[in-house]
Amino acid sequence: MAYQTLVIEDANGVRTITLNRPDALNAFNEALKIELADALAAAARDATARAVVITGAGRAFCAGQDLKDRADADVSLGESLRARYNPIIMRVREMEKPVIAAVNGVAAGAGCSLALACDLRIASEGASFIQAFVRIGLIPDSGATFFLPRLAGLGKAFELAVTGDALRAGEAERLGVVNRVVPAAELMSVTMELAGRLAQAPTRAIGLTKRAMNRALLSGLEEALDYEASMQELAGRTHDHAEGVQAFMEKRAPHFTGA
Ligand code: LHQ
Repeated sequence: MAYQTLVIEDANGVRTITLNRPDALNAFNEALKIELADALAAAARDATARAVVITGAGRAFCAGQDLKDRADADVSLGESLRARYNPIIMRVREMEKPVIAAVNGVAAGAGCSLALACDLRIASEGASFIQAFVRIGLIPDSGATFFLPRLAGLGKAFELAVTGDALRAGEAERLGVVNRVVPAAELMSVTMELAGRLAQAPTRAIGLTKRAMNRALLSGLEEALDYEASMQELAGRTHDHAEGVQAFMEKRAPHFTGA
């Protein structure tokens, strides 16, 4: 498949997938969702790719759902999650090779969820993680209700989910949400060094380690993703969601009424 929204590079057993819509902060339009799901399946299949890196072009990692993508306007949110986002998250988890998120800037909404679903996170100093969903009257989706409490603890996860406040790279490292924070200029070299090392490691053993840890801590993921989709379907029908998106478009603060 030829990609319009991704750049794929292979070097020393490392497959790098770069989300490439920098003008929209790499937000997920329909093409990016389809292409990322495809690229993850291809990376899983290809035995020469023994470690995978996901990063973003430009100043952001990924700003989540593209709120300006009209192709998505008529699709129900539950449907969109089940058809497009949840398979991406499952592919990251089911791939029996390490997946590293090189978080080069803001990771918001489903972009944050994608980073959280990866096996390892290396962040640049200016990176941040934003559970942006609540800012537009939605619930955390694409696995965020599942991964964030496991990574940050329930109290912090709830706080981040209901405030929508940014979690900065330094605090994310302190909480264990990211593995390492590095200066922006070193992000890709540090990531490639780690990914290259993992690509030379016993891939089967690493894959089986991932499978065992998935089972130890992440069983129930599929049900959780499906439940999120159901809750998002409800949230998506609220007046507050419509107001939140409208306010984002108009670059103003939303006025939520609780309805
Ligand atoms: C964007 C976006 C964006 C389009 C920045 N879309 N253009 C949702 C619904 C459906 C189904 C299932 O699931 C989901 C999951 C979700 O992901 S919901 C959450 C969706 N994402 C957001 O609500 C985040 C929206 N973005 C932001 O809050 C900010 O842009 C962040 C905090 C990410 C970055 O802020 P800044 O660094 O101040 O950048 P900016 O806001 O100025 O953005 C730069 C440009 O990128 C701007 O365009 P413009 O033409 O004015 O230069 C933004 O409109 C555009 N952009 N995010 N998600």
